[in-house]
Amino acid sequence: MTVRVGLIGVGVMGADHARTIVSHVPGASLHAIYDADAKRAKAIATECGAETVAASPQALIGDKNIDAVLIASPDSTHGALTMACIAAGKPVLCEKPLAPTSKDCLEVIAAEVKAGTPLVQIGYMRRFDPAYVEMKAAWKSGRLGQPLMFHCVHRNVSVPDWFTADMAIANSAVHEFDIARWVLDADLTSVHVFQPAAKTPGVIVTPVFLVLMSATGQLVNIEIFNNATYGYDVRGELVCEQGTVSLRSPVHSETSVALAQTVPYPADWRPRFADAYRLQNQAWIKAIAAGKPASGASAWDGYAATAVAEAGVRSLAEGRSVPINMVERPALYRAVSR
Ligand code: ISE
Repeated sequence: MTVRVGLIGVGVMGADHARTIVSHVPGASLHAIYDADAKRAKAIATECGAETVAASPQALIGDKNIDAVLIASPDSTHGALTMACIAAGKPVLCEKPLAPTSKDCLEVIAAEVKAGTPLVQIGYMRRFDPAYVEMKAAWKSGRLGQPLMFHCVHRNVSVPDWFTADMAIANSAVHEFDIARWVLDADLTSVHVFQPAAKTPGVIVTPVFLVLMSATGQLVNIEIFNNATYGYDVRGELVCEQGTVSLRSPVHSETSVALAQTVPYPADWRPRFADAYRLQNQAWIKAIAAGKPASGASAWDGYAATAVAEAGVRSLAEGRSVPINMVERPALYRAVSR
């Protein structure tokens, strides 16, 4: 069975998904594309050989020739479009975040619980990154003892001037919130956000530094620096009782010249997590073809990450540690920790 995918949104991330689906996901076809910019939709449809350009997201979701939907439109549209997919009974992979507010996330959860079947996967692709997979397997093997601390660094080359510290928490750090929950198999219970005082006048986005506690007593610290300038750099070290495990980035070459050695940094997240996106999208399609629930982040995980982000934004504003309060986890999401 070929899974016919409809893609909503072909900006930077959506275009990358289109190319991944047609080049690296056996068993899937890119059947339809929608984007608010019709010219951009047409260009990606032509490049990737999509059958049609849809007139609206609703037309795409309702198209009987679409088996599954991938949402990569602006964050503010994710919740409503995911609910439209649930209403249509179609599996959906929604890019992170599930929705900008936990209230909107809970509306999606209510719709999926009412539908009674897990249809939603959220695009927290680091769960499929081979380095994070090995990190989790290393501590689950028992060789390292219990995890104690999880050090995380997440640096972008640059972001636009309008990209605020709150967005660094809600748009960037949500990846660490999700991957910390997944690696540790534990929810996060409190967050305290700091910023350095030192900065050049006029620099808009300075680093944010977050300290979180997990429900099983681990400390998680996250540095988000979105104007690091030197390269896209994501690091992680899980410190356990008898050992540590650190991420290694997928580097394929080292250049030696003029008495120097250089190893390239990627310019943004797409090359660093290319394997993660391929593996995520392959697993999503494979589960759909097999009639099984997705193995990636669920709508509950999407809600959890947004709830942590909301507490983090409040902590930064109020200058104190903030508890992360979540509602009771519905049975639909208790079955397995994905
Ligand atoms: C961006 O939205 C992403 O999702 C990337 O994975 C992340 O590395 C980047 O910091 C975010 O802004």
